[in-house]
Amino acid sequence: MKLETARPVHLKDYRPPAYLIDRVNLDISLEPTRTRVHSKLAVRANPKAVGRREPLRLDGEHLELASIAIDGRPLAKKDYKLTDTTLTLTKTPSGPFTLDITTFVNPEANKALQGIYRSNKVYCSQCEAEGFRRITYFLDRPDVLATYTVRLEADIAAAPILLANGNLLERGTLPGGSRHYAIWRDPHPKPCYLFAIVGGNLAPISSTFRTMSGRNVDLAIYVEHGKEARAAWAMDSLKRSMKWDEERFGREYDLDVFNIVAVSDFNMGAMENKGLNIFNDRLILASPETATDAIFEAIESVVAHEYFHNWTGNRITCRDWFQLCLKEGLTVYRDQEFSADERSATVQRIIDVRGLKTHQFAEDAGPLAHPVRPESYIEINNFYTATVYEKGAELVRMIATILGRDGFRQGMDLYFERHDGDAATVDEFVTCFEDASGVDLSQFKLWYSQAGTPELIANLRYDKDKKVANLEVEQILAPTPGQPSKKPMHIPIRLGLLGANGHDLDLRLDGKPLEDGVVSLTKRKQTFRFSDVPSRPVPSLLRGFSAPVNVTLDLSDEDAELLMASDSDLFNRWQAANTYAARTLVESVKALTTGKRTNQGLRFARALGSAVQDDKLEPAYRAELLKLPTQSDIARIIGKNVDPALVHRAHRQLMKLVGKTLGPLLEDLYRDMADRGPFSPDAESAGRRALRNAALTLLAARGTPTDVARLAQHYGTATNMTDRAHALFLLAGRGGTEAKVALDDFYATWEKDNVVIDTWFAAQAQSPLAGTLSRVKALIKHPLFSLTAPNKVRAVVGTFAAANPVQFNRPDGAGYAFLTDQVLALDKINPQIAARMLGTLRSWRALESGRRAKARKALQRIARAKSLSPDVQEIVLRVLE
Ligand code: 0A1
Ligand code: ZN
Repeated sequence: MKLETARPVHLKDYRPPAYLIDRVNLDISLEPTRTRVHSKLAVRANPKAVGRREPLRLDGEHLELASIAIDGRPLAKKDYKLTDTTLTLTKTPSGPFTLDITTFVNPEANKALQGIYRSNKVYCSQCEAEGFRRITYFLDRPDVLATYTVRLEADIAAAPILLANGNLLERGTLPGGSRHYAIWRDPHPKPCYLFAIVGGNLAPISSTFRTMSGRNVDLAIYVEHGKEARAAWAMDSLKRSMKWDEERFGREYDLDVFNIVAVSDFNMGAMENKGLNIFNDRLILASPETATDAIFEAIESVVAHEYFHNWTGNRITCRDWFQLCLKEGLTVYRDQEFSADERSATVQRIIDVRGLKTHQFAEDAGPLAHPVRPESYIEINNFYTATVYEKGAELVRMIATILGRDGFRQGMDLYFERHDGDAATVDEFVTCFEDASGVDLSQFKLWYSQAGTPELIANLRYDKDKKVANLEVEQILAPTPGQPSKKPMHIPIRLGLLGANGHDLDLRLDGKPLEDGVVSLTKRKQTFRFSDVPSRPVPSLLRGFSAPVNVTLDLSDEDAELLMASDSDLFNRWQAANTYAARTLVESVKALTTGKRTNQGLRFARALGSAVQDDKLEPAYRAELLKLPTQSDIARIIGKNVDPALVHRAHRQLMKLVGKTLGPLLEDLYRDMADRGPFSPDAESAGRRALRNAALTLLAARGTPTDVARLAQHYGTATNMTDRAHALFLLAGRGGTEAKVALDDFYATWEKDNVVIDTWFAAQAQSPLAGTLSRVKALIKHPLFSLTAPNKVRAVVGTFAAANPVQFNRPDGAGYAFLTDQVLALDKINPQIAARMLGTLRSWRALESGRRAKARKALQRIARAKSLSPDVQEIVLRVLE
């Protein structure tokens, strides 16, 4: 193992900066391999850190320092100290001073995609979390807020478009006529992670938005030439987001322009730079022919997410990176609420909870578990996780559940009023809700510091003489890395009690009406006493998924079926179906292990049939009912000694059984849900397609010649990408001539389209067929594949490792060895992406012993490798620990 491991940063060591930078003037002359950055900083000692006379130590990496001056006087070599990561000024004036620094950077060579880089010849930047230090020497921390004026200069031919944060002040052509410049000024003080520039030959689509106070904002989305029409949905989503934030939270936009730029090479989904959001192009470009409904939905929600950051993240930013959930959890909560309002709230909640369980619950159950507000990190980029984002959003949602809608809004209003312009903390955020409502949230705050998914064990005892139902709930908080024991948490449980006919009974808790149906579990074990209960009720717990916990409640098949058929809370109706399916699958994995047979599947299939038949339910919701838990969900529930091949077999068997049992119903749905008119991406039309495709999936699992023919025909006659991609994935998963025909056709149609072709890569990488690993090895040699393009890596390596449990977890360990090779190669190019890919191995300890040993070997090979990035080093150490 490597000896010089990078040193962790600790929350408890936070100190305010010794210096502040109030104003930044940047003059950036863009050149492919030698971009010059001249920076002029207005610096002063921080009055909040008086008595700490420290030298000024600036962050900087991968920079060539050309000159440095204080108040116009050039510094000699002896006046500063330079290391690979810092520039320290030994003597600084006691009063405010101006610091001039000139550096050179190489955008073309920058494949880590942090700082200034080039994607498809477009100059762009990414500074969160610590990329600004790759542009110039600076106090690269979020609690240093400055106003920025930026002058950009570039060749007109290479970069006719020049953008930066804020409003455009001036532009012009330089003498000689081949270069031009633009000056942008952002009046809002911001941390440097929100800085951005773009220079390139791009095409805009434009629009305007009139804000609630009557100001006009110019909106533009810049994309590759010829793709303008595909940005229309993103523009529409942006305008709806702006309006929604005014109506729901009273938040108005605060600049004259709002620009979005789509680039092909991007480490994440998108970035909320002030007034200049930069997006991964797969989350901007969409047309019916090129994008699935899921992508339309994702575009809507990510455009909203980045826009909402303008208030939650930018106007109020984070004091330090331990507070990351302050902006991310809150902004995810806001984008989820937006999607819920734009679409079906129940379906949205199902989709969000499904994602939470698949990604966050799995993370929380393994070696990478960490609190929503972590206490230490080696590489902050490793903490842009499902826990910080998705669980972070659940914590905000729980505050809303505890305070109610109005109380929550008052707390948010106070937060905006009190902290506008601040670099704030999670504690300050929670205090706003306490102050606005008078509710004590001190125990609730444990959610931010204690990792792991609480387990609730619930039991209902009914006393028919007293007509009392006692609901006993115990919370179990399993140890997580670094946290062997935990304090009981404050868990809001929304619940209902169903009478024998399936109707909700009136709730009287300790004799008093319980109007909102929410009880607070605060002790390790607690009994809730409901009176005047006429007959033995069936409890419907955790309605709307009121807390991110697992619930164990012993329900008979009859009780589960009652909930599935008639729970008034539609989320819980779905949850009952999903739990029933999971239980059935876990049982059949057991049966496959022991060789015993089980009949549970048939009973489940019939119950599912009657739930789905209800055509008063919207199609999108019925589609969710028809989706079985995924193989990784089942693996997570089983928890130890998992054999992914058996899980896969059990899953396939149940799909087939449901397909056979519900055949006629599914055929009807397939016929009735066909598109009626021209394509529309709206929620209702998407819901019909989803239900039709869910039916198709189950029918295909049945696997008769008619079913295969239907599938091939579905591909061949598809008029939109939702249907086409759905069929392509199913066909690629089956193999045979039909698969080859479809894959070849797809390739021929889309080989020139950098975004769409990723579907072709992914469809092959997810196939559970035996030849997939060799196929994947061939794909990474394909001319359209590149290790420097994160979207390609995610489509092939990411899909194979994260969405193909049976082939990735081959018993011979070849899947792990392949991943290891890719991680080591990627680490030299883009450590962030390498670390993400490595994270797919996090659940290795839950595997059966043979695979576990192979996975350990693969991890040890990475741990032994020379000169690993801190990113990969941190993940491999934690995963192996
Ligand atoms: N703040 C962005 C996520 C993001 C984080 C890091 C990035 O660069 C490595 C890019 C984007 C968001 O929440 O959308
Ligand atoms: Zn975000």
